[in-house]
Amino acid sequence: MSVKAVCVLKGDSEVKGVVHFEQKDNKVHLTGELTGLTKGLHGFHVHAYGDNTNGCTSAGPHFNPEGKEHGAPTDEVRHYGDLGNVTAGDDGVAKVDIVDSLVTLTGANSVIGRTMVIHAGEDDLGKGGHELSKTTGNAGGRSACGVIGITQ
Ligand SMILES: [Cu+2]
Ligand SMILES: [Zn+2]
Repeated sequence: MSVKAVCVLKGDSEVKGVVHFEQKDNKVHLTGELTGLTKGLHGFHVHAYGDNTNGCTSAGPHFNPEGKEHGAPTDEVRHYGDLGNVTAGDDGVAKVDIVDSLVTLTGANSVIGRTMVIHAGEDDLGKGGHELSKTTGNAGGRSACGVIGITQ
């Protein structure tokens, strides 16, 4: 049996999209599409709170239950919410196809009820040497976001 979730991302910009989550064993597969982006890489994370009362800002920092530094999804030291970047083409469309083993839909560290955010800029994966590299990857503004919810 698999557990499924969905996230509809919207924001003040024209960026929007839908991301589907499906958990099998210890891995979650994220699939979907984001549109209206500038060409290139865009940071893509799960943020801590499912609170959009003040837009994407109220989603808080990256989901980080172990109090680690920001990193790449392939790093040992990373936030649970660190999913790296998605890449938009000339048409402004980024396909999401990510398998991750820290993002989970079950248990105490479930991402259900938290917020998925797509950023205006590239996540430097903690390696950019900027003062924000170790917390946010210096990925810039929050272009669109949505709360992750249970689906059938
Ligand atoms: Cu983010
Ligand atoms: Zn992070």
